[in-house]
Amino acid sequence: AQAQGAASPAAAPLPRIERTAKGAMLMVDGAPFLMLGAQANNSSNYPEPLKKVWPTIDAMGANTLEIPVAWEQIEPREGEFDFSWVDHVVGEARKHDKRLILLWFATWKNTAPAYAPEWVKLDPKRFPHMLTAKGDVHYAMSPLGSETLKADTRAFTALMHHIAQIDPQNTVIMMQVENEVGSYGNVRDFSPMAQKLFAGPAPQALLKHYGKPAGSSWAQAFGSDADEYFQAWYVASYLNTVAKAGKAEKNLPMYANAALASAFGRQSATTYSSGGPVHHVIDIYKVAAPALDLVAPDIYNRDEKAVHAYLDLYGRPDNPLMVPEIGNDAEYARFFWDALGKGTIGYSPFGMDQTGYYNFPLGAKGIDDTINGFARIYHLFAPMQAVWAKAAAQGQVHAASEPADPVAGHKRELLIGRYKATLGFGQDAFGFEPPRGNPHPTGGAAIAQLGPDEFLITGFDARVTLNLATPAPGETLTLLRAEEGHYAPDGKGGQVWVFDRVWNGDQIDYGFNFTSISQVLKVRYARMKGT
Ligand code: N0T
Repeated sequence: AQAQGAASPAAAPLPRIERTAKGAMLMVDGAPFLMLGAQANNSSNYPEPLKKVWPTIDAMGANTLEIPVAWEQIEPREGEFDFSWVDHVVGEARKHDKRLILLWFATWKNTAPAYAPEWVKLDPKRFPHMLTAKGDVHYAMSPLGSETLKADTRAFTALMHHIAQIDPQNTVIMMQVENEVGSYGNVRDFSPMAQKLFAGPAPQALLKHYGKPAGSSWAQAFGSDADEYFQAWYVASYLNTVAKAGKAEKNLPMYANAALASAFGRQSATTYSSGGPVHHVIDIYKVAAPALDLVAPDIYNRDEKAVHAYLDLYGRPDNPLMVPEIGNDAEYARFFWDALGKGTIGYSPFGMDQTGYYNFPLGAKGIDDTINGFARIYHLFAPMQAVWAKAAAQGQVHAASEPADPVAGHKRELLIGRYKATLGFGQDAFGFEPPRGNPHPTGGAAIAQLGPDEFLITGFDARVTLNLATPAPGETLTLLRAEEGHYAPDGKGGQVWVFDRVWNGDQIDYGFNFTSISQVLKVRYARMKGT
C-alpha cells in the first residue's frame, strides 16, 4: 500500500486576485503574476488550429494563452459532455510551459448566441431571444430566459468540475465568463416578462447603491439611463449565477470583458453593446455580479487619449485593471507601459496565431511585422514579472508610453515621490537635443520605486531622466550608482537581481537611454543639502 499523502502532492494554492491598499495582484502558485498574455483567434479552439497558435505564443514569450471553450463543443447534445478539447489544450499548454485563461463562449459571444449548441439555437421557445421595442425578435438571447440560464450554468459548472479534476496544478488560472455580453441595436429586452419587470420596482440593492428611494421604478430611479441599467442588471445577474456556480466547483478568478462604449460622452445605447459592462455601468456589475472579480476593457481604439481613459475607467479600487484584449497592430504594443503604470494584472493582444485571420481594421493586417513590438516587451518582463506585479500592486510603478500626438512634445513626465521622471522619445543617446519622437511611437518606460531614492528602471526607445520635482532651497541630487543587471530564477520559484555592470560616463551623462535592447537598471540617488 502507498503511504498516505505520497500519491498526491499537496495541491498548489489556487490562483486568486489579492487586493492591496494601492491595487491588486494576480497570485499564481502563491506568487505575484503579471499576465503577459496573447489571445488566439476565435475559431482556433480545436486541436488542428492549435498547432498554429503555439509558434506565435512561444515567439512572443507570453506566459499565458487566452483561448475559447465553446458551449457547442463541450455539450453538442444536451446533457452529454465532451471535454476532449479542454484536456487537449491543457495538456498542450503544459508542454509549452504556458498558463491558460479559458474563454467561455456560450449564451453571448460578441452579444450573439453563435457558439451555443444546435439544441439551444433550434429551441427559441425554451431559449428565448429578446424582443425589440417594436416586438420583433432580436438576434441576442434574453437574459431573462430561465431555461437558458439553467442550461448555460449547468454546462459551465460541468466545465469547472472537469477543470477541478484534471488541473490540480492550475494550468488554467482564470475564466472569462461569456464574451462581450450585451446587445447591439436594442437597448434592452422588451418581452412581456421584461416589460413587467421594468414597470416594477428596481432591485433594492441597486437603489441603495445609487441612493434612490426604496421602491422606485427603473424609470423613476434612473431616468434616461433606465433601459440600459435594466439590461445591465439582468445580464450581470445572469453572469453572476453562471460564475458563482462555476466557482463552487473550482474557485478560479473570473471576469467579464466589455465591448466598449466611447470613452468620451454618451452615445445612444443602441450603438454599442447595451447591457454589457461598458464603463458607465461598472457599478451595476459590482452590485449584481460579486462573483465576477473584475470587468475588463477590450481595447480596439488607436487613439491614445481614449486608451488612457479606458485604463483609468476600468482600473478602480473595486475593479482590478486587466486588458484581456487589445488590437494586435504595432501601435497597440506600447500601451502595455500605460497599463502597467496603472497597475494592470495582465495584458493580451488579440488574434495572435498563424491561422491566417486578421481582424483589421481593429488590429493588424498581418502580425509578421507587429509581433516583435509585443514580444520584446514580454521577453523583457518575463524574467522579472513577479517583481513588477508586486510593485504595481503597491502603487510603486510609474510608466508611460510614447505619445503619438506631437503636441505632447514627444515626452512624458511622471511624479514619483520627491522625484520627477522625464521620458523623452526619439533622442540620440549623446547630447541634449530635445526629443523628436521615434519614427513610429514605439517607446515606453517603467520605473518602480524601490525606496525613497532607489528605482528599478527599464524601457524601450526612450530616455529616462530623474530630477527632484521641487527641490528645497539648496537641495541637490547626486546619482550614486546605476547598476545594470537582470533577474534570474532564485531556485525557489522567485526572481532575484543579478548584477552585470555599473553604468557611468556616457551611459549616464545624458539620462538613461534605452534602445531596442533589453536593459534593466537599478538606480540609487542621494539628496544633498548645500555643499
Ligand atoms: C472582439 C474581437 C473578437 C472601433 C474582434 C471586438 C473577440 C471579441 N470584439 O475581432 O471577436 O472575440 O471580444 C468588438 C469591437 C467592436 C467595434 C469597435 C469599433
